[in-house]
Amino acid sequence: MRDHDTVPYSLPDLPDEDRIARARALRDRLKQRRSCRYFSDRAVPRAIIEAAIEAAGSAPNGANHQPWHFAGVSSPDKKRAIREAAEAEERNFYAGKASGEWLDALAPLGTDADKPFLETAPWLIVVFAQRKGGIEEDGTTQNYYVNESVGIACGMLIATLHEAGLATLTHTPSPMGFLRDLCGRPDREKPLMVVVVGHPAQGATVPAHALRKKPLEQISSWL
Ligand code: IYR
Repeated sequence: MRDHDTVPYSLPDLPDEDRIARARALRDRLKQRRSCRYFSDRAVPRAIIEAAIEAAGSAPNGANHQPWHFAGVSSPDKKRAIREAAEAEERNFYAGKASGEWLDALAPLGTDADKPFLETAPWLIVVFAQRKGGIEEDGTTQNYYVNESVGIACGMLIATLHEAGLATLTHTPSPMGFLRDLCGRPDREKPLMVVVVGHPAQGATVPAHALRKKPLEQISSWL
């Protein structure tokens, strides 16, 4: 082994039956998560958002450079500005930029260019990927596996928010360079997605279409 600093690592010694039960229990809770497009304006404590961002910040990532930034947006003015800019992009998308095949694929979800949830939900977490910067965020050190790292972090962010009993929606307006300007982030950061967070609106529904999940046999192989 190369000479580098280490600290001890171990995990609790559970019986395998407990491990199976715990894996299935978390699976069942995660399967309850749905992408929600109807949010109430009920407030959500910032402490939950902070904990979820810290969970995301613990994700495995390239060379421990942690190439991410999470902008927590709750200011009504900022949310309105994000909504207006996102809806302008979405109107182009739905009015012709998107292929017919893409629009057909979206039809069962019932999405359109109106994004009221960007203003109604109490929190938007705008996720940025840092192409450069290293752990010191010096702006020049090369980062590695940036999309993979930030993707995993987003999964952990969403899982934590779900575990806290909150509804989430990943929103990806395209193009989304405007998010960099509105959140005051530098050019070297690339906006990846907006995670909308809050409580579902009274009477909220989700598309039945998305209940159809590929079964284990289809998504796995065993060698
Ligand atoms: N960004 C658009 C379109 C959209 C695209 C996909 I792929 C989705 O799964 C959902 C929406 C929008 O937010 O409406």
